[in-house]
Amino acid sequence: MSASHAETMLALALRESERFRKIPEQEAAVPRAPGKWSRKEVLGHLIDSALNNHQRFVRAQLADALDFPGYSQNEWVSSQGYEQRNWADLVTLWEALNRHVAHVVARIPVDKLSVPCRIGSGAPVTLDALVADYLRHVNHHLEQI
Ligand code: NI
Repeated sequence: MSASHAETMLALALRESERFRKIPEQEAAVPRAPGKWSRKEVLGHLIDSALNNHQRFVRAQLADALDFPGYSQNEWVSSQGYEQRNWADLVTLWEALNRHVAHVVARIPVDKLSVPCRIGSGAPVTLDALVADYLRHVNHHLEQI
């Protein structure tokens, strides 16, 4: 299960980063609608997701159960000033993070996939379900870029 998730993640990182690189800098900085995130901010949000999920995926393997805080998505994006970063740098960072997360996911021992993980005040789910959620979340935001 995690091996196929890892393959999907890697293929997606390679394919989408190539597509992102064709988007001009100015276009990436424009809010998608009044008060909405720009492409830079959406990708920043996906970078935050990769960083948080990387922590979850590693920590869950080292514990019998994981209890880990969630993160306030809007505040994470606004406090980091993603709109002031270079688009090409954000794309490179996102691609590199996902190549590594895919590598990490591929190595999760089968017996660790069932470790219960509680994120914030949510109900516990298995590590395997967290990995599936991560992929679903990336796919959900791709259409906004
Ligand atoms: Ni999101």
